[in-house]
Amino acid sequence: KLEAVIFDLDGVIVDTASFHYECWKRIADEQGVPLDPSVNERVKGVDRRTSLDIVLERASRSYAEEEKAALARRKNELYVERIERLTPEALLPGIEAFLRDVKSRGLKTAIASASRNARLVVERLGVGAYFDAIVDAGSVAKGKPDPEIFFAAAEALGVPYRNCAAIEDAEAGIAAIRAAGMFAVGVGTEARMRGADWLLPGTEMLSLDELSDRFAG
Ligand code: B16
Ligand code: MG
Repeated sequence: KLEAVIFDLDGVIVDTASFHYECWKRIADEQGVPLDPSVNERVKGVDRRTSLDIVLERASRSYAEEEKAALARRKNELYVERIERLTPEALLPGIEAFLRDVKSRGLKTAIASASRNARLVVERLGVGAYFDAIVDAGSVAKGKPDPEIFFAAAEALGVPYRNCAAIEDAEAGIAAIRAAGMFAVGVGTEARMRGADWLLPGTEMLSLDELSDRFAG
């Protein structure tokens, strides 16, 4: 029985991917590293340090650990400047109505995000009250596609993993949900969301009735 819905943040609740890209682009430009827009897809759902390694793949020299730490820090400063300005208008279509439905039917909700800025983003969007738990990269050892973050979210809610559905927009995220043995809702194109139990082109298509039917089916 469906008892809880776990949400990814970037790409499901809000589209902060363009902010991440702008900031990585700035870092790459400053370092004289060519950056292909395809990294946009590859850094989705992937934690900050792993994202930096992807950004630096085409660098002509190698970077020491401290240098990498400084670049990751600088990228985050640029990113935080942007998310400080987020408002509830940035919520993706249909999300708030869906959250209201989920809560009014007594289901539990959590966020499972690779972003260490998840709390700040949720606060800026004004949706903190809808969530019973927020689990981010800071509270788990292994990032997506490892299932750990989804297990941690289920545990925080006190709901068995089998009774959870989770929503993701990234390949690494869908893989993590499946590895956790949960029902996977994918938002995006069929090509990218292979493996999703229910595929939706956009968040405006989310419906709790349909999710409940498919979950039971
Ligand atoms: P931060 P999600 C992920 O969020 C983003 O999709 C990914 O591009 C980003 O690198 C990651 O958060 C880390 O974010 O630098 O803020 O810790 O989709 O898992 O909510
Ligand atoms: Mg995402």
